[in-house]
Amino acid sequence: MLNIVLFGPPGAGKGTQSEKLIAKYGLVHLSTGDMLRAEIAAGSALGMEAKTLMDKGQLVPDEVVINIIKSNIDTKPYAKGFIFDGFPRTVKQAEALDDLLNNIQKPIQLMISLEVEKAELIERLLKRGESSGRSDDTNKEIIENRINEYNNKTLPLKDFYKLQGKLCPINGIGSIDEIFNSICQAIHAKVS
Ligand code: B4P
Repeated sequence: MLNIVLFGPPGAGKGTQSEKLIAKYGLVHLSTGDMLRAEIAAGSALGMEAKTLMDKGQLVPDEVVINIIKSNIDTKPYAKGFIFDGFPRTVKQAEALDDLLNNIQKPIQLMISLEVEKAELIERLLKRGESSGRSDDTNKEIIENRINEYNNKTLPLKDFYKLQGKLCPINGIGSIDEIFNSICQAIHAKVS
């Protein structure tokens, strides 16, 4: 079992690197951003509540994402491992995830933290917004809100995982393949 938290600010490359990690290690991808966008597309009450917050660049309530993650873990007892992409984003979410995984004796082994500076993040997200249709990617002010939410609420998680000896910082600037190779080296160093 290989359980990884893929961490980083909005636009750091979490979704991009997740795809490559899934292909290489056969892990189950759990992206709370994707799950929330699926709820929005389905027009559910949960999705409508999430959309109001996401469109402003704010985090959705902890209880909402914790419940989504819990139901996904519960329905995949035979998974070879999970990539948590964009989750946890607050200390409360990280504590809830530890509880869920400790209950099944499959704790997080490492937290890959993609390090990318703010100007590069804004450029990447505005570029993606030109084609993705994501309403949170088209406006610089909203992108800055997302980065502020990250700095205020999510960044403290680096210390949370560092204290557990699980933090692996990775330079998130460079080609997608170069970054992927660095991630794979960090995984092998940690789990072999
Ligand atoms: P997410 O869907 O998680 O979105 P993200 O952080 O913006 O995307 P990501 O980091 O995966 O993007 P990627 O780098 O792949 O969250 C959206 C919203 O949902 C949040 O703002 C929040 O409201 C809500 N939400 C989600 N999870 C939550 C939670 N747990 N708690 C509360 N709220 C939650 O891609 C960015 C772009 O960069 C792409 O175009 C990509 O092609 C490009 N790129 C990637 N790597 C590159 C590289 N090496 N060089 C150049 N470009 C690169």
